[in-house]
Amino acid sequence: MATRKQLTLVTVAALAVIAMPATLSWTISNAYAGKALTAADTDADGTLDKAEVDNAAAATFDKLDTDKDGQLDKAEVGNRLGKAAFAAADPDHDNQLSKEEYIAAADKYFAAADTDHDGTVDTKELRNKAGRALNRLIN
Ligand SMILES: [Ca+2]
Ligand SMILES: [Ca+2]
Ligand SMILES: [Ca+2]
Repeated sequence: MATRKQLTLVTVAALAVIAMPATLSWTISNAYAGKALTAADTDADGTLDKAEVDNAAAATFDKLDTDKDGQLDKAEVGNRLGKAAFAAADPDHDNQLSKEEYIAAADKYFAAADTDHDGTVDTKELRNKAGRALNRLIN
């Protein structure tokens, strides 16, 4: 559901970029990035730090673990991780992600998304490739 909603927002944002003057579309696309931040950005400082990412990843894990066995299988992870990304996140190769593995995967994307190495991911960094991957794991 969340993913479909995000896709709709992306579509709306993309249409806005086509239809709107540059300044206005910039404002709108930033507003949408800000919206993606809101839930995980618990101290509301406009950036995600590692603690916020870990908390949001843990909460997302609990939400996804519909059979409550403490593990996420591929069906539960859904399209949040591609095949290769799932394998990379599953170092013990049991085809299940423990909460620790899931959070570690989010941390890996967090570190990769933080291109200015200031220890936080801002809305701009959340839009780079690793940032988008991170966003899928914490929503
Ligand atoms: Ca924050
Ligand atoms: Ca499960
Ligand atoms: Ca940063």
